[in-house]
Amino acid sequence: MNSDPTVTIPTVKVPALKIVVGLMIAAVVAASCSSPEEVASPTTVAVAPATISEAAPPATTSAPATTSAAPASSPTTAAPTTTIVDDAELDWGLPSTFPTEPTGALGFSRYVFVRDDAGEIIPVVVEGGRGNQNRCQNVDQSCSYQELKALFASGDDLPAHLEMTRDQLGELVGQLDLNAATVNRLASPADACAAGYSPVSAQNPNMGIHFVNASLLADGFDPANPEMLLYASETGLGLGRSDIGSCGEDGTWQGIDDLRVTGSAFFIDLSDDHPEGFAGPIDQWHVHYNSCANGEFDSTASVALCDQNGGAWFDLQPNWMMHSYVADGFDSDTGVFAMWNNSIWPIAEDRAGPTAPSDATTVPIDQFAFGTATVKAGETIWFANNDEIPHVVVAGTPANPLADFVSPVIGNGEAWELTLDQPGSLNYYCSLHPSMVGTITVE
Ligand SMILES: [Cu+2]
Repeated sequence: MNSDPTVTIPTVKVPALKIVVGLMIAAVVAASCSSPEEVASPTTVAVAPATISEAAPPATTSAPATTSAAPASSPTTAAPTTTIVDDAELDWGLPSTFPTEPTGALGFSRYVFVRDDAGEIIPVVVEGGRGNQNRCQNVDQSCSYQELKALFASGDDLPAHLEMTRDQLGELVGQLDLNAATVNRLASPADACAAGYSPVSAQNPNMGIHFVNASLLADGFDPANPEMLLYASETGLGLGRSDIGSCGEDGTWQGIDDLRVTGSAFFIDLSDDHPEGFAGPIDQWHVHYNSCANGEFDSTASVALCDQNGGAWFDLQPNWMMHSYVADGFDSDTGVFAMWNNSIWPIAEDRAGPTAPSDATTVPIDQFAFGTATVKAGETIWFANNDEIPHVVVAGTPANPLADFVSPVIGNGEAWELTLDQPGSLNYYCSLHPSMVGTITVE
């Protein structure tokens, strides 16, 4: 089959891909993620103050060529927008009024809105059907595949947060067993190619590379035949789509050889309510808006970057999607259906939290958002990661990274300290999750 999925499945919108990883800096920080140090070495840099306005659009913004109708660019405005385009389908699931600032976080909230390169606030994800939302992703809720399986086998009473009956749990575990049998059988990318799956994404951190089987996209929900498989390389954080490889004409894998299967993902028809998928309420599906598929680097927020890198832009991926982390060795203690899996690279160990120096200002990182901080020149800034998923703090913006500072991978309970010596306002972001942006003001 042709190795380019945008050619092989022209009549079907290809699966959406998660947020950007695509900076070479990620390869550098990935190398530091195995550092045994409890606290990363402090970094002190003299930073020339940058005064980039968060809302300022880059000068190069222009109307890009796209493969599907993209929202027309319009000048930055603070006024709420009620619709993106005049198309009822594109309003699917969106709130009637948009926020005026970026809001929400992938995997943590029903809606995620980001600021695009043109300065507009655009939706990128709606997660969950209307009504009840049950993410079941707290570590103490025991929602990994292996934990659910063990709970069912134990015969113990079910915790209330599962919101399911014993029969439903039995059905769910049976579905996951079928899913896992397929996933674990297709352990390598060679297996994937032979079974009709081809790569369509860069490697997303704590997730993997999406391989899609175009022949399964219209077949409804079948746990034994997921539409997508996920593979990841231990060294793959900085791997763009073209670095990974592809399935050859003869169905063999021609690419990097250390990919391991980490799970699968599903792609099913949209429905107003919770879709008919896995038994019980914890299968938390999502719908992508404004996403770039099959680009060199995946993006949720830049039509221009998508086009430059050969990707296909979609206003709306009109399907429910969801991961299932069922592969051997990658059990997800933040939930079998979670957006992120902290057992997939970059790995960060859980550790006792270090103590901030008494004179430091702490910038907490919670649910994929940075706290704000105003500090004095020379004062220690203490980035404390409270998420189960690691983050990396980098100076600048995703579109314009600066060399002033780059943290190592900061895992759950870890912290990283930084000192800025010159007054000013400095933007920074997370290179693993570029929708995470922050500003430090140094007085
Ligand atoms: Cu992050």
